[in-house]
Amino acid sequence: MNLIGRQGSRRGRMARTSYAIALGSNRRSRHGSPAATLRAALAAIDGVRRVSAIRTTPALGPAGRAFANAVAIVESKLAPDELLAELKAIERAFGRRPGRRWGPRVLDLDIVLWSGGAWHGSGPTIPHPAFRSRDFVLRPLAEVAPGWRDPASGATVRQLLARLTAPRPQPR
Ligand code: A4P
Ligand code: MG
Repeated sequence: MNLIGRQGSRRGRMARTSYAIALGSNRRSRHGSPAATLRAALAAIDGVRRVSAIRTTPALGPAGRAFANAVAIVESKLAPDELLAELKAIERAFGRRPGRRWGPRVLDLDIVLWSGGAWHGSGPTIPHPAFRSRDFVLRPLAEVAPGWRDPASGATVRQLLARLTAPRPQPR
């Protein structure tokens, strides 16, 4: 995970870098249940090296039905904007249609972290802006990459999860 990506290089010509990808589903697809859909999506993504357990989590926000969530570590020569285009193509192939933001979805593939550090501008924002506050991302991420440091805060994934789940003092 120490490979530094070079921006602006031609497609697939970057040094190999690592990505943490968060997967979510709360609708059945032609592959079956949300969990079966995630298993099929993991088989469709190139370069998967590690996969967390798939968990059922209560929906955050107005998305309704419970989600299946997981995180995968992927190695790729693609730049972040190229990888996002591939992930969006997989979402479409799995039957995802543009709809209400946060609506029920067959498959959501978000790039959470990149070994090249931060990425802004064309394509994704990395680190994913919301990952530090999401139990359904940090818990599986801590299973597969506990020591990975958030380039913005310098905290490891393990530390971010501990902060999120620390008991808060009760008001007296
Ligand atoms: N985009 C920018 N940065 C990224 C990135 N790092 N990774 C852009 C992926 N995409 C990124 O995403 C909207 C736009 O964000 C894209 O055009 C992309 O270019 P989207 O996936 O098309 O739409 P979305 O999924 O509705 O938005 P978003 O922000 O991905 O939704 P969230 O924040 O993922 O929330 N509850 C549980 N328990 N589990 C869940 O997985 N997921 C959501 C969706 C709500 N509640 C949930 C869960
Ligand atoms: Mg998304």
